[in-house]
Amino acid sequence: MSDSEIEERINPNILITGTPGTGKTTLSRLVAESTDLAYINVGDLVKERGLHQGFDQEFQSYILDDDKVVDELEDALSKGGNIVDFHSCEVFPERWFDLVLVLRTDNTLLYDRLENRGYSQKKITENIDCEIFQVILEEAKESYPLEIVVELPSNSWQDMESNASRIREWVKNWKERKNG
Ligand code: DAT
Repeated sequence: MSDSEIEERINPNILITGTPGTGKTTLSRLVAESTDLAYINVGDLVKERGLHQGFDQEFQSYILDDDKVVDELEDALSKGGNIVDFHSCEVFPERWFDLVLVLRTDNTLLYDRLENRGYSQKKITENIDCEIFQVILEEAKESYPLEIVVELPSNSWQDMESNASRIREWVKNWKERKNG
């Protein structure tokens, strides 16, 4: 895609990423309800449309087919106006996103959320380690320009509300800047 096509986007694309359980789905839905952005849950699409190379029993997760994922989302993302929810971010092309948000949660809170979800001990430990070592944040910083990567705390419902209103404000400003 050429630069001129990117400039034609009249609505922004936002990626909401982070370790499972940090609140991506809840926040994305909240924002989608109060803006005209469309909500895309990549994890659900991977399952429903078979955008994977099978299920990894050891890690209890699908092995992503990167090319299929990108092909599936290309049209919608090229047009703009999407809020994309996924627990990883390196698979997506840099040009797709105007803002990349990485949700962060304290370990003890995250532990309880994952336990409530019925995750195995192994899967809980794996995800807590991912959060401790800031795996997704580092991935985001390596995959996108630093000025569009923003870390947001997601420990309380108050955080959720303030994150949602920050994003709404950002979308409003982006559109005013872009479209006058
Ligand atoms: P994710 O999509 O990142 O896996 P989720 O939105 O499904 O996370 O949230 C997981 C659970 O944690 C869900 O029961 C809601 C709760 N939760 C998420 N963010 C929260 C927050 N900031 N404060 C309190 N609870 C939160």
